[in-house]
Amino acid sequence: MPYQYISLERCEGIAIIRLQRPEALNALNRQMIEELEQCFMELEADKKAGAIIITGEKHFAAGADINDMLEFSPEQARAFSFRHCFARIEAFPKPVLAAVSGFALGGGMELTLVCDWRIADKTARFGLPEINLGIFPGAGGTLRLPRLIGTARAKEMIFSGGTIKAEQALEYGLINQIAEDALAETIKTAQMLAGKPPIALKLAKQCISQAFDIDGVKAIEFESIAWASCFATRDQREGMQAFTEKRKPEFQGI
Ligand code: DAK
Repeated sequence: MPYQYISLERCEGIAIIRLQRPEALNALNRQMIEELEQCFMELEADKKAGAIIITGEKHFAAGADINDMLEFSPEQARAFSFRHCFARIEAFPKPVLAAVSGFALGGGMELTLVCDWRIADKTARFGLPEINLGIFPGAGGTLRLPRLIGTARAKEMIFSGGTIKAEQALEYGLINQIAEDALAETIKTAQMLAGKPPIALKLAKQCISQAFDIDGVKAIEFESIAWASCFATRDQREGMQAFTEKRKPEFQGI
């Protein structure tokens, strides 16, 4: 389906979503968020896309659209929710990667946090400047950032509203890698992931997500059930058979 503020391109086993509102540095307005959610719904039915990339052109996204929020009442603020869209991306059954150039600020940085993998180039700037607007990160940032980089660093970023460069983001563990060309490197990584057994990948992703939300005993139990269910797949046979035959496995997602 046609989108106004994003584009969707499918290429060689992966899909690339581009945020496209360059006149506002890809600031996320309500329609963009709705389009993003719709796009992930569309991709859920796409058997050919083994991994998804979210990226922007020159910039990733400079946050939620401040003009939209200026006159919000608390009720309107609550209704302007990123929650459903971000939850859908976070629970998406295939790997989701962010390729970051330029600004990834506020809700834009929070969008990278729901991705499984973040690759940036040297132009990337990460930050949560909401505090300077009299608010604070409300699209999962207060939960996901401390989980990723620890409470000390997360408080530093959230309380100060400061911006960090790619090198510091890498040192914090906020991103996986710095590349000369973030999108090219992310495409390579996404294609590598698209070649892995999809059911085992999906289950591993679910286990990792659950691990933080349920108690340890239940998390281990969930892992053991999910792990055992891999043995109901042909890909498990193929992976192990290929090892014993000293050849490359060919996974089919069944
Ligand atoms: N919103 C709206 N417009 C924005 C924008 C934003 N976040 N960021 C940039 N723009 C627009 C600018 O207004 C400007 O538009 P024109 O004046 O040309 O019409 C254009 O993009 C180019 O920006 P600048 O001229 O400012 O460019 P510079 O290179 O000089 O500066 C900058 C770049 C990124 C440093 C600066 O634009 C900036 O500080 N932008 C604001 C960054 C920011 O504060 N981001 C956080 C936004 S608050 C929610 C949960 C979470 C959220 C919302 C709701 N719920 C649970 C409901 C998230 C909140 C946020 O993200």
